Amino acid sequence: MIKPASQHEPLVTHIYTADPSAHVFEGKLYIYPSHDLVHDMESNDNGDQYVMEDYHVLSLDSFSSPCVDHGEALHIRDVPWASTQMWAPDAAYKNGRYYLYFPARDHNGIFRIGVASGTSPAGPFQAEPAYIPGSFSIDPAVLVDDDGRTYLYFGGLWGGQLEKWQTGSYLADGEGPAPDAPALGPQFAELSDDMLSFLTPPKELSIVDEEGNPLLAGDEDRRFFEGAWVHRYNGLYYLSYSTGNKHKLVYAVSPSPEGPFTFKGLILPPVIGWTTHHSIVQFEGKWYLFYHDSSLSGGLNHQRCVKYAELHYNEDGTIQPINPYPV
Ligand code: FUB
Repeated sequence: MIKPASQHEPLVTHIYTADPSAHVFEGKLYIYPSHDLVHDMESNDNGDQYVMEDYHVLSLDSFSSPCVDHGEALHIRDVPWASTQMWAPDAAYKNGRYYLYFPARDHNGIFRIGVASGTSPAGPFQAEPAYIPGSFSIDPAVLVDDDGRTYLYFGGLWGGQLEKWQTGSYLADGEGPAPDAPALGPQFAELSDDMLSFLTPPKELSIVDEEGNPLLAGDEDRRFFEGAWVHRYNGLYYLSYSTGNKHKLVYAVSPSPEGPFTFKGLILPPVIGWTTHHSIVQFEGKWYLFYHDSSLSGGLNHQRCVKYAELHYNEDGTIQPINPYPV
């Protein structure tokens, strides 16, 4: 048990946490973060400093109750196909089971997405012996839609290897599009009813401007980098994501979970640390952004802490940007 955290404060301080995926299960808020390890490796653009090896699940009964760390829910030693770097996870519930989706490098150093499952939202989770066939890159996010269809969104540039899959196969020297070419979007696939495989082959989501033109790869203030999250609000689908090297959380909307998504604007300006990664969830009638920064470690990129803030919509459905450091 850890004391209640206020908005913009670290949710827990006894471990470093990042990439929070928040869901309401069984009337509580469950948070599925990455678990950052303490070490003194230098940061690089490939993200080699993110050498995480397990997941802890956190939960809140309410925002005035202490955050509970349910302990280790899955360790890489129990994932036969994975070799290193358990990055940002997400979780979903279907047909009486809870599913944890997570990326890691396979034994060839290629990022894949795996699934583990269990009977409690707090874990522990038992990993499938192999990664999801046809999966690649990082940052899985699941949407269980109202019609029962389930979508897995995923992908990330640079260390997340998304550029290397443009031909449909892994090319070790694959590079991103030219600055004046359409940017790479996140990938998505519908999941099978048992939640363990792709029902449809992965496809790219299109993100366009208000005129319907694709965002370009050189538009680094708006184009997709990593950390896709999709939620529903007032009948629309909201895709939010990190712009990466411009360190912003932004969003786009669509009437369909398969896009195209029209770019709308900023949710969160840059935070302390290189990465920014989030989720958006409704709990007890209000909306919340879960995010991270590196304030708890004094700015170390790979030692981050999960925080939350209330999120407000305008009457036209746009999101009011959040100041992560209000005075
Ligand atoms: O935590 C490792 C990686 O950093 C995540 O997968 C990215 O989204 C970024 O937050």
